[in-house]
Amino acid sequence: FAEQHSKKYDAIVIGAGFSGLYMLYRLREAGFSVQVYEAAPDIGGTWYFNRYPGARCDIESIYYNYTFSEELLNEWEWSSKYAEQHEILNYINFVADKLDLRKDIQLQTRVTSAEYNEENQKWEIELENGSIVIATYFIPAVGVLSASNIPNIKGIDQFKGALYHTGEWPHEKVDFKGKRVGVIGTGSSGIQAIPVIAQEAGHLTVFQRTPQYSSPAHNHPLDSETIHKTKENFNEIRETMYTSMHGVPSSASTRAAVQDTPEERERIYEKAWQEGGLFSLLYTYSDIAFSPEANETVAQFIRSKINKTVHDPETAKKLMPNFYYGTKRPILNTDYFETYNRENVSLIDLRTAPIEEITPSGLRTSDLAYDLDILVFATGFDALTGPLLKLNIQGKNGVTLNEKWADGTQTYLGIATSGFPNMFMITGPQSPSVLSNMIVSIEQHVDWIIDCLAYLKEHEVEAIEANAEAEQMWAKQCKAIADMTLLSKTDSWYMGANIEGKPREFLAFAGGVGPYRQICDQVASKGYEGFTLLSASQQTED
Ligand code: NA7
Repeated sequence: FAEQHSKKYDAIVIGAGFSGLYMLYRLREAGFSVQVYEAAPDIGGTWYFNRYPGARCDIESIYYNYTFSEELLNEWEWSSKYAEQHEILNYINFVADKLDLRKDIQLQTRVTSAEYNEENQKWEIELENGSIVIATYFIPAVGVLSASNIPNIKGIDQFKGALYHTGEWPHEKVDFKGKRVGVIGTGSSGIQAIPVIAQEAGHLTVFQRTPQYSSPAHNHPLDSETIHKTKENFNEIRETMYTSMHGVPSSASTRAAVQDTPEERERIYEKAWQEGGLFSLLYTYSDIAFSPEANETVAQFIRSKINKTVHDPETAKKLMPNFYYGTKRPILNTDYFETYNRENVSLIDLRTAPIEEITPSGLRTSDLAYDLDILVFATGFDALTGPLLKLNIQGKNGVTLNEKWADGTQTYLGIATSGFPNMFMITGPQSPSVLSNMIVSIEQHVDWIIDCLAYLKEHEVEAIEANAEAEQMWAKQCKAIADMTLLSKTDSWYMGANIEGKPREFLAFAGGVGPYRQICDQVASKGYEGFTLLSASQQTED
Protein backbone atom coordinates (compact mmCIF):
# COMPACT_ATOMS: atom_id res chain seq x y z
CA PHE A 1 0.00 0.00 0.00
CA ALA A 2 2.63 2.47 1.11
CA GLU A 3 4.69 1.81 -1.99
CA GLN A 4 1.81 2.57 -4.37
CA HIS A 5 0.19 5.61 -2.83
CA SER A 6 2.91 7.44 -0.95
CA LYS A 7 4.98 10.36 -2.08
CA LYS A 8 8.50 9.34 -3.02
CA TYR A 9 11.75 11.26 -2.70
CA ASP A 10 15.41 10.50 -3.13
CA ALA A 11 15.98 11.87 0.35
CA ILE A 12 13.98 12.85 3.39
CA VAL A 13 15.59 15.16 5.90
CA ILE A 14 14.16 15.64 9.38
CA GLY A 15 14.73 19.04 10.92
CA ALA A 16 15.10 22.56 9.55
CA GLY A 17 17.89 23.87 11.74
CA PHE A 18 21.40 24.67 10.55
CA SER A 19 22.08 21.07 9.49
CA GLY A 20 18.76 20.28 7.80
CA LEU A 21 18.83 23.52 5.82
CA TYR A 22 22.33 23.01 4.49
CA MET A 23 21.57 19.35 3.70
CA LEU A 24 18.50 20.44 1.75
CA TYR A 25 20.50 22.99 -0.19
CA ARG A 26 23.26 20.54 -1.13
CA LEU A 27 20.86 17.72 -2.04
CA ARG A 28 18.87 20.00 -4.29
CA GLU A 29 21.99 21.41 -5.95
CA ALA A 30 23.17 17.84 -6.59
CA GLY A 31 19.90 17.01 -8.36
CA PHE A 32 18.24 14.83 -5.70
CA SER A 33 14.55 15.18 -4.93
CA VAL A 34 14.21 16.06 -1.28
CA GLN A 35 11.63 16.93 1.34
CA VAL A 36 12.35 18.36 4.78
CA TYR A 37 9.95 17.81 7.68
CA GLU A 38 10.09 20.11 10.67
CA ALA A 39 7.96 19.67 13.79
CA ALA A 40 8.12 23.35 14.79
CA PRO A 41 5.94 26.10 13.29
CA ASP A 42 9.03 27.67 11.75
CA ILE A 43 12.63 26.96 10.78
CA GLY A 44 15.68 27.47 13.04
CA GLY A 45 15.98 24.33 15.17
CA THR A 46 17.92 25.08 18.35
CA TRP A 47 17.67 28.79 17.67
CA TYR A 48 13.93 28.59 17.21
CA PHE A 49 13.36 26.90 20.56
CA ASN A 50 16.06 28.30 22.86
CA ARG A 51 14.74 31.85 23.15
CA TYR A 52 15.10 32.17 26.93
CA PRO A 53 16.34 35.49 28.35
CA GLY A 54 20.05 35.95 27.68
CA ALA A 55 20.29 33.12 25.10
CA ARG A 56 23.27 33.60 22.84
CA CYS A 57 25.95 31.56 21.11
CA ASP A 58 29.26 30.83 22.83
CA ILE A 59 31.19 30.79 19.54
CA GLU A 60 32.16 34.18 18.11
CA SER A 61 29.51 35.24 15.62
CA ILE A 62 32.02 35.85 12.82
CA TYR A 63 32.87 32.12 12.94
CA TYR A 64 29.35 30.93 13.64
CA ASN A 65 27.95 31.12 10.16
CA TYR A 66 27.95 28.96 7.07
CA THR A 67 31.29 29.02 5.33
CA PHE A 68 30.31 27.47 1.99
CA SER A 69 29.12 30.62 0.25
CA GLU A 70 31.10 33.81 -0.33
CA GLU A 71 27.88 35.56 -1.17
CA LEU A 72 26.23 34.71 2.15
CA LEU A 73 29.38 35.73 4.00
CA ASN A 74 29.58 39.05 2.27
CA GLU A 75 25.94 39.96 2.58
CA TRP A 76 25.52 39.26 6.29
CA GLU A 77 26.87 41.43 9.09
CA TRP A 78 26.87 40.44 12.78
CA SER A 79 26.26 43.15 15.33
CA SER A 80 28.24 41.80 18.30
CA LYS A 81 31.04 39.43 19.21
CA TYR A 82 28.60 36.83 20.58
CA ALA A 83 25.28 36.94 18.76
CA GLU A 84 21.98 36.76 20.58
CA GLN A 85 19.41 34.08 19.76
CA HIS A 86 17.12 36.39 17.78
CA GLU A 87 20.00 37.60 15.58
CA ILE A 88 21.05 34.01 14.81
CA LEU A 89 17.45 33.14 13.99
CA ASN A 90 17.34 36.17 11.67
CA TYR A 91 20.50 34.88 10.00
CA ILE A 92 18.94 31.43 9.48
CA ASN A 93 15.87 33.06 7.93
CA PHE A 94 18.07 35.23 5.74
CA VAL A 95 19.85 32.12 4.42
CA ALA A 96 16.59 30.23 3.86
CA ASP A 97 15.16 33.13 1.87
CA LYS A 98 18.33 33.75 -0.08
CA LEU A 99 18.60 30.08 -1.12
CA ASP A 100 14.86 29.69 -1.55
CA LEU A 101 14.77 26.76 0.85
CA ARG A 102 11.26 27.08 2.26
CA LYS A 103 9.50 25.54 -0.69
CA ASP A 104 10.90 22.11 0.19
CA ILE A 105 10.22 22.32 3.92
CA GLN A 106 6.98 21.15 5.46
CA LEU A 107 6.56 22.82 8.84
CA GLN A 108 4.49 21.63 11.81
CA THR A 109 5.00 18.08 10.65
CA ARG A 110 6.38 15.67 13.19
CA VAL A 111 7.87 12.41 12.00
CA THR A 112 6.54 9.66 14.24
CA SER A 113 8.52 6.70 12.90
CA ALA A 114 10.88 5.56 10.17
CA GLU A 115 11.19 1.98 8.99
CA TYR A 116 13.61 0.40 6.53
CA ASN A 117 11.94 -1.90 4.03
CA GLU A 118 14.50 -4.56 3.15
CA GLU A 119 12.60 -5.78 0.11
CA ASN A 120 12.80 -2.62 -1.88
CA GLN A 121 15.60 -0.95 0.13
CA LYS A 122 13.52 2.13 0.84
CA TRP A 123 12.75 4.06 3.99
CA GLU A 124 9.09 4.41 4.93
CA ILE A 125 8.59 7.46 7.04
CA GLU A 126 5.41 8.02 8.95
CA LEU A 127 4.13 11.51 9.72
CA GLU A 128 1.95 12.57 12.62
CA ASN A 129 -1.17 12.64 10.43
CA GLY A 130 -0.64 8.97 9.62
CA SER A 131 0.59 9.42 6.07
CA ILE A 132 3.67 7.59 4.85
CA VAL A 133 6.39 8.99 2.62
CA ILE A 134 9.06 6.92 0.92
CA ALA A 135 12.72 7.77 0.45
CA THR A 136 15.93 6.09 -0.62
CA TYR A 137 17.96 8.10 1.88
CA PHE A 138 16.85 8.91 5.40
CA ILE A 139 18.70 11.82 6.98
CA PRO A 140 17.81 12.79 10.54
CA ALA A 141 19.16 16.33 11.06
CA VAL A 142 17.56 16.57 14.47
CA GLY A 143 20.38 18.25 16.37
CA VAL A 144 22.17 17.09 19.48
CA LEU A 145 20.51 19.26 22.12
CA SER A 146 16.87 19.18 21.09
CA ALA A 147 15.34 16.62 23.46
CA SER A 148 14.68 18.70 26.60
CA ASN A 149 15.33 17.06 29.94
CA ILE A 150 12.67 17.86 32.48
CA PRO A 151 13.59 15.79 35.52
CA ASN A 152 10.86 13.65 36.93
CA ILE A 153 10.51 15.43 40.26
CA LYS A 154 7.65 14.38 42.49
CA GLY A 155 4.65 16.71 42.28
CA ILE A 156 5.75 18.48 39.11
CA ASP A 157 2.16 18.54 37.78
CA GLN A 158 0.81 20.18 40.91
CA PHE A 159 2.60 23.52 40.44
CA LYS A 160 0.05 26.33 40.08
CA GLY A 161 2.51 28.93 38.79
CA ALA A 162 4.12 29.12 35.34
CA LEU A 163 6.69 26.46 34.47
CA TYR A 164 9.20 26.74 31.61
CA HIS A 165 12.15 24.82 30.18
CA THR A 166 14.88 26.96 28.60
CA GLY A 167 14.92 24.72 25.52
CA GLU A 168 11.19 25.12 24.88
CA TRP A 169 10.77 28.77 25.66
CA PRO A 170 7.45 30.40 24.68
CA HIS A 171 7.20 33.07 22.01
CA GLU A 172 5.29 35.51 24.18
CA LYS A 173 7.46 37.55 26.48
CA VAL A 174 7.58 36.06 29.98
CA ASP A 175 7.00 38.83 32.50
CA PHE A 176 9.24 38.35 35.54
CA LYS A 177 8.55 41.80 36.96
CA GLY A 178 8.02 41.64 40.69
CA LYS A 179 7.65 37.84 40.57
CA ARG A 180 9.20 35.19 42.78
CA VAL A 181 11.22 33.17 40.29
CA GLY A 182 13.09 29.90 40.77
CA VAL A 183 15.72 28.62 38.33
CA ILE A 184 16.83 24.99 38.55
CA GLY A 185 20.15 24.34 36.82
CA THR A 186 23.40 26.19 36.38
CA GLY A 187 24.73 24.91 33.04
CA SER A 188 25.26 27.17 30.02
CA SER A 189 21.54 27.98 29.76
CA GLY A 190 21.07 28.76 33.46
CA ILE A 191 24.23 30.85 33.58
CA GLN A 192 23.03 32.91 30.60
CA ALA A 193 19.48 33.32 31.89
CA ILE A 194 20.10 33.98 35.61
CA PRO A 195 21.67 37.51 35.32
CA VAL A 196 18.93 38.67 32.92
CA ILE A 197 16.04 37.25 34.95
CA ALA A 198 17.54 38.73 38.15
CA GLN A 199 17.31 42.23 36.72
CA GLU A 200 13.55 41.94 36.42
CA ALA A 201 12.39 39.50 39.07
CA GLY A 202 11.10 40.51 42.46
CA HIS A 203 13.21 37.72 43.91
CA LEU A 204 15.24 35.05 42.15
CA THR A 205 16.16 31.80 43.85
CA VAL A 206 18.76 29.69 42.05
CA PHE A 207 18.72 25.96 42.80
CA GLN A 208 22.19 24.69 42.06
CA ARG A 209 23.30 21.07 42.08
CA THR A 210 26.77 21.38 40.54
CA PRO A 211 28.72 24.64 40.60
CA GLN A 212 30.30 25.51 37.25
CA TYR A 213 33.44 27.12 35.94
CA SER A 214 32.63 30.16 33.89
CA SER A 215 34.60 33.09 32.55
CA PRO A 216 33.45 36.49 31.30
CA ALA A 217 32.40 36.72 27.66
CA HIS A 218 33.40 40.39 27.39
CA ASN A 219 30.79 40.71 24.70
CA HIS A 220 30.78 43.95 22.72
CA PRO A 221 29.48 45.41 19.45
CA LEU A 222 31.62 44.46 16.46
CA ASP A 223 33.50 47.29 14.79
CA SER A 224 33.55 47.61 11.03
CA GLU A 225 37.30 46.98 10.85
CA THR A 226 36.98 43.52 12.48
CA ILE A 227 34.12 42.65 10.15
CA HIS A 228 36.01 43.86 7.11
CA LYS A 229 39.22 42.02 8.04
CA THR A 230 37.32 38.77 8.70
CA LYS A 231 35.59 38.90 5.36
CA GLU A 232 38.78 39.79 3.52
CA ASN A 233 40.72 36.91 5.07
CA PHE A 234 37.96 34.36 5.27
CA ASN A 235 39.62 31.81 3.00
CA GLU A 236 42.57 31.44 5.35
CA ILE A 237 40.32 31.62 8.42
CA ARG A 238 38.12 28.87 7.00
CA GLU A 239 41.13 26.64 6.37
CA THR A 240 42.31 27.08 9.97
CA MET A 241 38.82 26.27 11.27
CA TYR A 242 38.60 23.14 9.13
CA THR A 243 41.94 21.76 10.34
CA SER A 244 41.57 22.83 13.97
CA MET A 245 40.70 20.99 17.16
CA HIS A 246 37.36 22.68 17.89
CA GLY A 247 36.37 24.38 14.62
CA VAL A 248 37.59 27.83 15.58
CA PRO A 249 40.71 29.54 14.20
CA SER A 250 42.85 29.19 17.32
CA SER A 251 44.69 26.36 19.00
CA ALA A 252 46.30 25.28 22.25
CA SER A 253 49.77 26.38 23.25
CA THR A 254 52.46 23.74 22.94
CA ARG A 255 53.82 24.66 26.35
CA ALA A 256 52.94 22.64 29.46
CA ALA A 257 51.55 24.39 32.55
CA VAL A 258 54.10 22.67 34.76
CA GLN A 259 56.92 24.27 32.77
CA ASP A 260 55.96 27.70 34.08
CA THR A 261 56.23 29.30 37.50
CA PRO A 262 52.98 30.00 39.37
CA GLU A 263 53.49 33.74 38.68
CA GLU A 264 53.92 33.17 34.95
CA ARG A 265 50.86 30.90 34.86
CA GLU A 266 48.83 33.53 36.67
CA ARG A 267 49.87 36.12 34.07
CA ILE A 268 48.89 33.79 31.22
CA TYR A 269 45.54 32.84 32.77
CA GLU A 270 44.76 36.48 33.48
CA LYS A 271 45.41 37.38 29.84
CA ALA A 272 43.10 34.58 28.65
CA TRP A 273 40.46 35.62 31.20
CA GLN A 274 40.56 39.18 29.86
CA GLU A 275 40.37 37.94 26.23
CA GLY A 276 37.17 36.05 26.97
CA GLY A 277 37.08 33.33 24.27
CA LEU A 278 35.32 30.02 24.88
CA PHE A 279 38.53 28.00 24.62
CA SER A 280 40.99 30.74 25.75
CA LEU A 281 41.71 29.23 29.16
CA LEU A 282 41.77 25.67 27.84
CA TYR A 283 44.30 26.69 25.18
CA THR A 284 46.72 28.40 27.56
CA TYR A 285 48.68 25.18 28.04
CA SER A 286 48.96 21.87 26.22
CA ASP A 287 48.39 19.71 29.31
CA ILE A 288 45.20 21.21 30.82
CA ALA A 289 43.00 18.69 29.04
CA PHE A 290 45.22 15.76 30.09
CA SER A 291 46.96 16.30 33.39
CA PRO A 292 45.10 16.57 36.71
CA GLU A 293 47.93 18.72 38.13
CA ALA A 294 47.92 21.17 35.22
CA ASN A 295 44.12 21.23 35.25
CA GLU A 296 44.06 22.10 38.93
CA THR A 297 46.16 25.23 38.30
CA VAL A 298 43.55 26.73 35.96
CA ALA A 299 40.68 25.46 38.14
CA GLN A 300 42.25 27.23 41.10
CA PHE A 301 42.65 30.42 39.08
CA ILE A 302 38.92 30.47 38.26
CA ARG A 303 37.95 29.67 41.84
CA SER A 304 40.00 32.64 43.04
CA LYS A 305 38.17 34.86 40.53
CA ILE A 306 34.81 33.66 41.88
CA ASN A 307 36.02 34.36 45.40
CA LYS A 308 37.02 37.89 44.51
CA THR A 309 33.75 38.60 42.69
CA VAL A 310 31.15 37.24 45.11
CA HIS A 311 30.90 39.37 48.27
CA ASP A 312 29.24 36.90 50.63
CA PRO A 313 31.81 34.22 51.59
CA GLU A 314 29.13 31.57 52.18
CA THR A 315 27.66 32.11 48.71
CA ALA A 316 31.12 32.14 47.15
CA LYS A 317 31.85 28.80 48.83
CA LYS A 318 28.71 27.26 47.36
CA LEU A 319 29.76 28.45 43.90
CA MET A 320 33.18 26.72 43.93
CA PRO A 321 33.41 24.13 41.14
CA ASN A 322 35.46 21.01 41.81
CA PHE A 323 35.51 18.84 38.67
CA TYR A 324 38.25 18.92 36.01
CA TYR A 325 38.03 22.20 34.12
CA GLY A 326 37.04 21.73 30.46
CA THR A 327 35.48 18.30 30.96
CA LYS A 328 32.11 20.00 30.59
CA ARG A 329 31.76 22.56 27.82
CA PRO A 330 33.35 25.80 29.09
CA ILE A 331 30.79 28.52 29.83
CA LEU A 332 31.03 32.21 29.00
CA ASN A 333 28.97 34.61 31.08
CA THR A 334 27.94 38.19 31.41
CA ASP A 335 27.76 39.21 35.08
CA TYR A 336 26.88 35.72 36.30
CA PHE A 337 28.89 35.66 39.52
CA GLU A 338 28.19 39.39 40.10
CA THR A 339 24.47 38.56 40.10
CA TYR A 340 24.87 36.81 43.48
CA ASN A 341 25.75 40.21 45.00
CA ARG A 342 22.24 41.45 44.29
CA GLU A 343 19.81 41.81 47.17
CA ASN A 344 17.06 40.01 45.24
CA VAL A 345 19.05 36.84 44.46
CA SER A 346 19.67 33.82 46.66
CA LEU A 347 21.53 30.60 45.96
CA ILE A 348 20.40 27.23 47.26
CA ASP A 349 22.90 24.39 47.33
CA LEU A 350 21.04 21.22 46.40
CA ARG A 351 24.00 19.07 47.41
CA THR A 352 23.24 19.80 51.06
CA ALA A 353 19.44 19.91 50.69
CA PRO A 354 18.11 18.18 47.55
CA ILE A 355 14.75 18.99 45.96
CA GLU A 356 12.15 16.63 47.39
CA GLU A 357 9.00 17.86 45.76
CA ILE A 358 7.38 20.48 43.58
CA THR A 359 4.34 21.79 45.43
CA PRO A 360 1.31 23.77 44.21
CA SER A 361 2.93 26.96 45.54
CA GLY A 362 6.57 26.28 44.73
CA LEU A 363 9.21 23.79 45.70
CA ARG A 364 10.39 21.97 48.78
CA THR A 365 13.94 20.87 49.47
CA SER A 366 14.84 18.52 52.31
CA ASP A 367 15.03 21.45 54.72
CA LEU A 368 12.88 24.35 53.43
CA ALA A 369 9.86 25.30 51.32
CA TYR A 370 10.08 28.05 48.68
CA ASP A 371 7.06 29.95 47.36
CA LEU A 372 7.41 30.68 43.65
CA ASP A 373 5.33 32.28 40.90
CA ILE A 374 7.55 31.08 38.06
CA LEU A 375 9.78 28.01 37.88
CA VAL A 376 12.41 27.80 35.14
CA PHE A 377 13.98 24.45 34.34
CA ALA A 378 17.46 25.08 32.92
CA THR A 379 18.04 21.36 33.26
CA GLY A 380 19.55 20.57 29.88
CA PHE A 381 18.90 17.84 27.36
CA ASP A 382 18.99 14.13 26.65
CA ALA A 383 21.97 14.97 24.48
CA LEU A 384 23.13 13.39 21.23
CA THR A 385 21.29 10.08 21.26
CA GLY A 386 18.02 11.45 22.75
CA PRO A 387 16.70 13.20 19.61
CA LEU A 388 17.45 10.15 17.43
CA LEU A 389 15.93 7.63 19.80
CA LYS A 390 12.72 9.67 19.98
CA LEU A 391 12.18 9.09 16.25
CA ASN A 392 11.24 5.37 16.51
CA ILE A 393 13.64 4.22 13.84
CA GLN A 394 13.55 0.59 12.73
CA GLY A 395 16.27 -0.93 10.59
CA LYS A 396 16.92 -4.39 9.16
CA ASN A 397 15.40 -7.53 10.72
CA GLY A 398 12.89 -5.47 12.67
CA VAL A 399 15.60 -4.17 15.02
CA THR A 400 14.96 -0.68 16.32
CA LEU A 401 17.65 1.90 17.02
CA ASN A 402 16.51 1.93 20.66
CA GLU A 403 17.12 -1.83 20.88
CA LYS A 404 20.45 -1.58 19.13
CA TRP A 405 21.73 1.21 21.38
CA ALA A 406 20.15 -0.04 24.62
CA ASP A 407 23.50 -0.95 26.16
CA GLY A 408 25.66 1.57 24.35
CA THR A 409 25.89 3.69 21.25
CA GLN A 410 27.31 2.11 18.13
CA THR A 411 28.06 4.21 15.07
CA TYR A 412 30.62 4.36 12.35
CA LEU A 413 32.15 7.87 12.25
CA GLY A 414 29.04 9.17 14.02
CA ILE A 415 27.41 9.24 10.58
CA ALA A 416 26.05 5.73 10.06
CA THR A 417 25.12 2.67 12.07
CA SER A 418 25.07 -0.94 10.94
CA GLY A 419 21.67 -2.48 10.32
CA PHE A 420 20.32 0.89 9.17
CA PRO A 421 21.32 1.17 5.50
CA ASN A 422 21.04 4.50 3.68
CA MET A 423 20.55 6.37 6.94
CA PHE A 424 22.94 9.27 7.56
CA MET A 425 23.12 11.16 10.84
CA ILE A 426 24.33 14.74 10.83
CA THR A 427 26.42 15.61 13.92
CA GLY A 428 25.53 12.23 15.40
CA PRO A 429 26.96 10.69 18.58
CA GLN A 430 30.65 9.68 18.30
CA SER A 431 31.38 12.60 15.98
CA PRO A 432 33.22 15.70 17.23
CA SER A 433 30.15 17.96 16.91
CA VAL A 434 29.41 18.83 20.54
CA LEU A 435 33.07 19.53 21.21
CA SER A 436 33.25 21.96 18.32
CA ASN A 437 31.91 25.00 16.56
CA MET A 438 28.75 23.19 15.49
CA ILE A 439 28.48 24.78 12.05
CA VAL A 440 31.92 23.60 10.98
CA SER A 441 30.95 20.06 11.98
CA ILE A 442 27.58 20.32 10.24
CA GLU A 443 29.11 21.48 6.97
CA GLN A 444 31.72 18.76 7.05
CA HIS A 445 29.11 16.04 7.61
CA VAL A 446 26.77 17.35 4.94
CA ASP A 447 29.59 17.71 2.39
CA TRP A 448 30.76 14.16 3.16
CA ILE A 449 27.24 12.76 2.79
CA ILE A 450 26.74 14.56 -0.53
CA ASP A 451 30.04 13.21 -1.89
CA CYS A 452 28.99 9.75 -0.72
CA LEU A 453 25.60 9.98 -2.46
CA ALA A 454 27.28 11.14 -5.67
CA TYR A 455 29.60 8.13 -5.45
CA LEU A 456 26.68 5.76 -4.92
CA LYS A 457 24.88 7.22 -7.90
CA GLU A 458 27.95 6.98 -10.11
CA HIS A 459 28.60 3.35 -9.11
CA GLU A 460 24.93 2.38 -9.24
CA VAL A 461 24.90 1.41 -5.59
CA GLU A 462 21.46 0.86 -4.12
CA ALA A 463 22.32 0.66 -0.47
CA ILE A 464 25.23 1.57 1.76
CA GLU A 465 25.58 0.16 5.25
CA ALA A 466 28.22 0.52 7.95
CA ASN A 467 29.96 -2.73 8.87
CA ALA A 468 29.59 -3.94 12.44
CA GLU A 469 33.39 -4.44 12.76
CA ALA A 470 34.06 -0.89 11.56
CA GLU A 471 31.73 0.57 14.13
CA GLN A 472 33.17 -1.55 16.93
CA MET A 473 36.58 -0.21 16.00
CA TRP A 474 35.20 3.33 15.91
CA ALA A 475 33.62 3.01 19.36
CA LYS A 476 36.92 1.70 20.74
CA GLN A 477 38.78 4.60 19.19
CA CYS A 478 36.33 7.18 20.60
CA LYS A 479 36.69 5.65 24.06
CA ALA A 480 40.47 5.39 23.86
CA ILE A 481 40.86 9.04 22.87
CA ALA A 482 38.46 10.26 25.57
CA ASP A 483 40.30 8.13 28.15
CA MET A 484 43.61 9.74 27.21
CA THR A 485 42.10 13.04 28.33
CA LEU A 486 40.25 14.02 31.50
CA LEU A 487 36.96 14.18 29.59
CA SER A 488 35.72 10.74 30.57
CA LYS A 489 36.54 11.32 34.24
CA THR A 490 33.67 13.73 34.85
CA ASP A 491 29.96 12.98 35.03
CA SER A 492 28.61 15.17 32.24
CA TRP A 493 26.05 15.00 29.48
CA TYR A 494 28.95 14.07 27.16
CA MET A 495 29.00 10.88 29.27
CA GLY A 496 25.23 10.41 29.29
CA ALA A 497 25.43 10.98 33.05
CA ASN A 498 22.61 13.55 33.27
CA ILE A 499 19.86 11.13 32.25
CA GLU A 500 18.75 8.33 34.52
CA GLY A 501 19.32 4.89 33.03
CA LYS A 502 21.31 6.18 30.05
CA PRO A 503 24.40 4.05 29.29
CA ARG A 504 27.54 5.68 30.69
CA GLU A 505 29.94 6.24 27.78
CA PHE A 506 31.77 9.13 26.19
CA LEU A 507 29.46 10.21 23.37
CA ALA A 508 31.79 12.20 21.12
CA PHE A 509 34.97 11.84 19.10
CA ALA A 510 37.50 13.89 21.05
CA GLY A 511 40.36 13.68 18.54
CA GLY A 512 39.49 17.05 16.99
CA VAL A 513 37.62 18.44 14.03
CA GLY A 514 40.68 18.47 11.73
CA PRO A 515 41.85 14.87 12.34
CA TYR A 516 38.23 13.68 12.13
CA ARG A 517 37.82 15.32 8.72
CA GLN A 518 40.98 13.51 7.55
CA ILE A 519 39.65 10.16 8.73
CA CYS A 520 36.30 10.72 6.99
CA ASP A 521 38.06 11.78 3.78
CA GLN A 522 40.29 8.70 3.91
CA VAL A 523 37.28 6.42 4.30
CA ALA A 524 35.74 8.04 1.21
CA SER A 525 38.94 7.91 -0.82
CA LYS A 526 39.17 4.17 -0.20
CA GLY A 527 35.75 3.61 -1.76
CA TYR A 528 33.95 3.93 1.59
CA GLU A 529 36.08 1.58 3.59
CA GLY A 530 34.19 0.06 6.50
CA PHE A 531 30.89 0.18 4.65
CA THR A 532 29.17 -2.49 2.57
CA LEU A 533 27.90 -1.23 -0.75
CA LEU A 534 25.11 -3.15 -2.37
CA SER A 535 24.86 -2.54 -6.08
CA ALA A 536 21.74 -2.71 -8.24
CA SER A 537 22.75 -6.18 -9.45
CA GLN A 538 22.93 -7.26 -5.79
CA GLN A 539 26.71 -7.57 -6.00
CA THR A 540 28.43 -6.69 -2.77
CA GLU A 541 31.39 -4.38 -3.03
CA ASP A 542 33.59 -3.32 -0.16
P1 NA7 B 1 23.35 21.38 31.06
O1 NA7 B 1 24.71 21.85 30.78
O2 NA7 B 1 23.07 19.93 30.99
O3 NA7 B 1 22.95 21.94 32.50
C1 NA7 B 1 21.82 21.47 33.17
C2 NA7 B 1 21.82 21.97 34.59
O4 NA7 B 1 20.65 21.50 35.25
C3 NA7 B 1 22.99 21.47 35.41
O5 NA7 B 1 23.38 22.47 36.32
C4 NA7 B 1 22.39 20.27 36.14
O6 NA7 B 1 23.05 19.93 37.32
C5 NA7 B 1 21.02 20.79 36.43
N1 NA7 B 1 20.07 19.72 36.68
C6 NA7 B 1 19.68 18.74 35.83
N2 NA7 B 1 18.77 17.94 36.41
C7 NA7 B 1 18.61 18.41 37.67
C8 NA7 B 1 17.81 18.01 38.77
N3 NA7 B 1 17.04 16.94 38.70
N4 NA7 B 1 17.89 18.73 39.91
C9 NA7 B 1 18.69 19.80 39.97
N5 NA7 B 1 19.47 20.23 38.97
C10 NA7 B 1 19.43 19.55 37.84
O7 NA7 B 1 22.27 22.08 30.09
P2 NA7 B 1 22.28 23.54 29.46
O8 NA7 B 1 20.99 23.73 28.76
O9 NA7 B 1 22.66 24.54 30.47
O10 NA7 B 1 23.45 23.48 28.41
C11 NA7 B 1 23.53 22.46 27.43
C12 NA7 B 1 24.44 22.87 26.31
O11 NA7 B 1 23.77 23.84 25.51
C13 NA7 B 1 25.71 23.54 26.69
O12 NA7 B 1 26.73 22.69 27.03
C14 NA7 B 1 26.07 24.34 25.44
O13 NA7 B 1 26.73 23.50 24.52
C15 NA7 B 1 24.73 24.71 24.90
P3 NA7 B 1 24.22 18.78 37.28
O14 NA7 B 1 25.38 19.45 36.63
O15 NA7 B 1 23.66 17.64 36.47
O16 NA7 B 1 24.43 18.42 38.68
